[in-house]
Amino acid sequence: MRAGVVLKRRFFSMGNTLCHLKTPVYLRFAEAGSEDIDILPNGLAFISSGLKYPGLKSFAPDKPGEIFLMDLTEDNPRAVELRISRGFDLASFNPHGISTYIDRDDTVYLFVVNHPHQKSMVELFKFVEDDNSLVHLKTIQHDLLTSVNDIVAMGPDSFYATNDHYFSDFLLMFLEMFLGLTWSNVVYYSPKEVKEVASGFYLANGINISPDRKYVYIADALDHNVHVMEKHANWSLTHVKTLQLDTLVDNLSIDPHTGDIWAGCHPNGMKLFYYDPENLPASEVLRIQHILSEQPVVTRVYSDNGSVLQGSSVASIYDGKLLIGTVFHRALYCDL
Ligand SMILES: [Ca+2]
Ligand SMILES: [Ca+2]
Repeated sequence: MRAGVVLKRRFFSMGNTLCHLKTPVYLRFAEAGSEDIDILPNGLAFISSGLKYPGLKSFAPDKPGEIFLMDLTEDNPRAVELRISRGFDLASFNPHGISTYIDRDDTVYLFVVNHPHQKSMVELFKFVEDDNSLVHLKTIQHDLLTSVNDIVAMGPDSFYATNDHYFSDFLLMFLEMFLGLTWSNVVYYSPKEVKEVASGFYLANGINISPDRKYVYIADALDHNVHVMEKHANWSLTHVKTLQLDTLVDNLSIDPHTGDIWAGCHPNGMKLFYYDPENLPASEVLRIQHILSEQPVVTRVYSDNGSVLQGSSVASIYDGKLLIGTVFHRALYCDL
């Protein structure tokens, strides 16, 4: 019953607006959400928009999902919808977690978790910058990729993925959550080998990797924590430590210069899962510094009770700027 208790623990708590950020700009381009964001070293940000997820609100339930691109080196960056190559089923596109990979020849690959018709698969695209387009290379489906939430690319066609539930059926998924079953896991995928590399999560959500690519970070949203795992040559993961937090942790972004982890969080799970316009889901962004040390430093960089930003799921930084995305609401861009 633990997950139910965990969800209720935060039921009556309300984050106050503690925004110390300069000049916030609310990006209306993605009023269908901006669940995940991945920023390239050159400042190009990919944004996944239009997630339809069982039990979660969508303000645009009939609109197909999209991938937006923002150039954060510009003074007033606009978000541009990336065109997707012909032959890809755009009508059922339902993008969730994303991850980029830059190959040795500088080709940029974009991995996108997709849930067409409530299924789970990973789409692999090649990014063509001159053309603001994505060329669809392949769709990856596997029996172990049952309910994928987020991925982190390890190569041009390999990745780690979190399965946020064991079941993919809507009712069984909710039963699993409310019974507090720890059947959520992490899978390694490559064309040669697919295997479970970590298990026992309540709801494995965001996943990312340290800049030295030695440690994989996994957010367990319902257990309110971030797990640090050591990555081995055969792609297996071993547990190093767990950082306990007091919020439902969604996606994790990494500052490539400092190694800090930026987490988009939901301070109140019940408000997210039972959407009520009179009692909005809040937003919270945490920065975690020195997670491998004895005393990691956790700073609440942004907090809002939902009046400005509802359901923050990701926070990524680039050159002193912060871009916060949400599951189904708008995005926020500001100076730190
Ligand atoms: Ca991601
Ligand atoms: Ca997520």
